[in-house]
Amino acid sequence: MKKLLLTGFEPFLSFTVNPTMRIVEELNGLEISGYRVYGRVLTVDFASSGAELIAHMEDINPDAVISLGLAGGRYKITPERIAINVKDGAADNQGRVPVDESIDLEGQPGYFSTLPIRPMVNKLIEEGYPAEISNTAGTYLCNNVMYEALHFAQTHTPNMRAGFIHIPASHELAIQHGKIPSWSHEDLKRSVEICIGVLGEN
Ligand code: PCA
Repeated sequence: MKKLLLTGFEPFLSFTVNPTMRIVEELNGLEISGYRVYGRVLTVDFASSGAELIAHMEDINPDAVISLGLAGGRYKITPERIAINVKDGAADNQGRVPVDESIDLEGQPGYFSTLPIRPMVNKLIEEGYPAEISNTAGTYLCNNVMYEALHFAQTHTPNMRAGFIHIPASHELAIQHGKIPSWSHEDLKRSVEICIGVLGEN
């Protein structure tokens, strides 16, 4: 059976709950659409999250990698189109604030997702879940992890598909945060399962 590395993140900044964490924990070990899911949670740390992800890729040797991140404030499920070679933005969980840094000094400027992002969006909408392709994953940890996965795939395992999906807050997080739109945990998880299903068919 094919293997899917599905990553989420720990809480960060003002987001005391990260819905991606519970989703990857609950989907870990399941078989979805011909893929065995290997769920792993990454730290929100510019110095280590990329290395953690690559260690999981080397350890599991997956056929595909889907990384999930919270986009607090977004209303839709948003598969990301591109990762850029930039680290910049808010403090990570170690208090580090990179300014205009490269992720990889020798790496190319950007990598397009190799996931079937258009079919994912189409299928989500067909199933009744608001979704659209996002053209920026930002320059924080989510972009960082997406870039690292695609860079590793391109340089080491060209057949490995990889990419990133940002999801909205869960109701649990929205109640604690107070100022962001939210979806139920069940709908968020079902949306991720739908995306994995589309991967299995494309
Ligand atoms: N979202 C952040 C990092 C961790 C997460 O879940 C981001 O969008 O970069």
